[in-house]
Amino acid sequence: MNRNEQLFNRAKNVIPGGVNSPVRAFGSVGGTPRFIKKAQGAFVWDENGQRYIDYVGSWGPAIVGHAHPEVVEAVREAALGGLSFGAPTEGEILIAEKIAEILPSVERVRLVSSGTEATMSAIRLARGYTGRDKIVKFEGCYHGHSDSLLVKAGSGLLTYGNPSSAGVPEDFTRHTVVLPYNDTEALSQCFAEFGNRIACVILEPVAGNMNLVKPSAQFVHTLRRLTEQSGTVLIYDEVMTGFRVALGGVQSVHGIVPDLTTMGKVIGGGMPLAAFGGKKEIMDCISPLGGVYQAGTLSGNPLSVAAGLKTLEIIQREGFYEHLNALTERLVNGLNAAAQAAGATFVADSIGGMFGMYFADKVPQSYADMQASDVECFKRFFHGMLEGGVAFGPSAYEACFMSAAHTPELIDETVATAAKVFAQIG
Ligand code: HOZ
Repeated sequence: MNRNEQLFNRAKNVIPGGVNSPVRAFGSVGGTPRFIKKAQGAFVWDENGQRYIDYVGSWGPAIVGHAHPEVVEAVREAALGGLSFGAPTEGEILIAEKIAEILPSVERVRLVSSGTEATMSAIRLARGYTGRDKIVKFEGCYHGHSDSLLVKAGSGLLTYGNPSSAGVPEDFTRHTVVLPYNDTEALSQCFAEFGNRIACVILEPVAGNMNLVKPSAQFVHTLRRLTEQSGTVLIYDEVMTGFRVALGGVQSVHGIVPDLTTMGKVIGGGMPLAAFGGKKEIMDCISPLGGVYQAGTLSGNPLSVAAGLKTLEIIQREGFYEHLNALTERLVNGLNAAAQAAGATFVADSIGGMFGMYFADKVPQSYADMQASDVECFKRFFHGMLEGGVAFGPSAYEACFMSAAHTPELIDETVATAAKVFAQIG
């Protein structure tokens, strides 16, 4: 038994399923999860000492590469000054100013510790601001694990074939309307029926939790128009896409100004940090200014803020996104060419530093399209790549992530490995 297997068996005796987040258990791809011993730049090493070119990137945060020396130094310095105070710090102002500078839609921002907290709080705020109960989400979009959002969600729930969670009373989701992604007609019908009763619509503006699915321009512009007309708060959930598909997130790509934005992953540079922000008029409804309650002992934690600030500084350097995007495009083009040469039914797509791989003949537009892809083939591909020293997320329903620490040589090595795997799996 190798060390990963030993650790997995030991973990299962004390941690449910041996993991602290379901997808990590390899449940849908089979086999033993790799226990990570260390990570540096574009690589992770498991407990057996095997090195992998990493496209998980901690599920998004590692945009500048793992253990970037400047980020590590910023965290070290912050740690020397104390780990947590439960009182305001200057760092929190600096990062709030930085976020507002990067995202013009954000006039006020509040820091929290996880994406789940950010989306949960944004929904409560939208309800408090509008005085309405109903919320709208889309099939296959995942917005963290708070009760009212665990309906037809993506990510771990989709991976394990049950997109809604046990333990959520029907009463709690009674006000949640779920619509198909990219379906402009269903959206228009929903607003015709419920219009001024909808508190908010929450959207992954590029879905990353049913693999990567892009919205059509018509869909996002119709959504903005309908929400504006009905006084509904439009929440862009950019936890995954923010600072990742472009510096200014998907909203800067589509030219949409959402009312609220939720952020996470990249803004913490690998530390637990997330945020929600937007229009002053709405944000000022939060306690202590308004009646919508939200709080957290570790909110704005000084180490997380230090890691986030340094990461945001690095990604604002000249040429960062040109470099990142070129690497992603090189990989996606290489994978598509290798699959075609092997006659595999496969297509890859990307936006900025985020990409998707589908065992399907065309890029999916919705949850239904994604479910029709060949998950069995993904499993064989995943394990072939892992054996070859390349780590992708252990689920056909997760998007993948590039970092600026990858190089054209590592991309070419990945493509060469994929070419062999495509030939083996047919
Ligand atoms: N399903 C999560 C990403 N979309 C996985 C997070 C984790 O396991 O760390």
